[in-house]
Amino acid sequence: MKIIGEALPNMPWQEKPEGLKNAPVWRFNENPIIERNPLKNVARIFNSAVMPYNGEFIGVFRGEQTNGISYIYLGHSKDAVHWTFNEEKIHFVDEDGNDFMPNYAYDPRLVKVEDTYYIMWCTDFYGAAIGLAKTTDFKTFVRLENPFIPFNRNAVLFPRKINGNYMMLSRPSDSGHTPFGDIFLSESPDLVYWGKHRHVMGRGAEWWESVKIGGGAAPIETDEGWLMFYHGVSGTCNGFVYSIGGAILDIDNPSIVKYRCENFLLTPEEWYEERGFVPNVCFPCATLHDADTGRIAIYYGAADSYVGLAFTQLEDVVNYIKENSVLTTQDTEIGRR
Ligand code: BMA
Repeated sequence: MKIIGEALPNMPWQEKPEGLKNAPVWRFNENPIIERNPLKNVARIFNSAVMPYNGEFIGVFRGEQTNGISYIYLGHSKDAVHWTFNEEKIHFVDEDGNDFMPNYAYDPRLVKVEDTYYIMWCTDFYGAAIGLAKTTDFKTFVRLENPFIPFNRNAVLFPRKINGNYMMLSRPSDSGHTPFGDIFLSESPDLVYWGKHRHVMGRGAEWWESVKIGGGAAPIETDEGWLMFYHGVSGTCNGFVYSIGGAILDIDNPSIVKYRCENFLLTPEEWYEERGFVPNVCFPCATLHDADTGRIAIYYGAADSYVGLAFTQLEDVVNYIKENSVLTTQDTEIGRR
């Protein structure tokens, strides 16, 4: 079994602790990696995405300001654990170079396709919708057209074109806290015009993903298919609980789910996941992975207050997903009606 991609020997890594033999994913023992009040006028950083860059690491971070409005901040790190942030929020311009700041920006994902880095986030386009921008140098960030009409959240691009087109997962929603939601796939030849919309996965029968699901980290290309870490939400008498789930999508036609794990991979258990601005949230937004060893590090927001790091091994997690896979009839269809 292998990851199709580059080696990343300097990614963070910790072996699975003794006593956790059956757990498919385990936490970094120095979590949370980003504490509260990390920046002037920013109360919390969470739900953020990182990437390798020039032998080190770079990331786009959701910073909730002390006035309550979220924006995206750029961060740099030598080890992908200890981060320094630019004090100024990422400055977006339009394609003519004019200022084009969103009213707010949250839950950014960062994906490299060919030689360009793309940021997707939840933006205000007459309500919650998807914002999209590109950069090649992390100095100039050019916003592209918003891909979808409102309301929509949790967009994440695939890291390469498939059958000649860009592919993006998203989760159509409402303007509020959305008590429903499935993952859809859309494609585009140019990142401007989006179509061929397909249903990928619906919420599951299991309690932990029975309310809604949403794309998380950019899918990882493997010889088993696209390995997707997503979030699944359950409703309790005290509010939503966000857990991390795993599925494997068909490599050439990713609207088809090959395997889908009926168990969560990670659910709020630690103090920094159970206690915070919004309790009981594990919200994955990115992975780092090493094709040579199959090591995977998952970056997730914890309790809308912190960033946590968890680890898994390709073979362990894929076998776990396959062994515990329960598909619905919708998962195996092409998703077109
Ligand atoms: C979702 C998003 C996430 C957040 C989660 C839990 O709707 O807004 O940013 O982590 O709720 O509050």
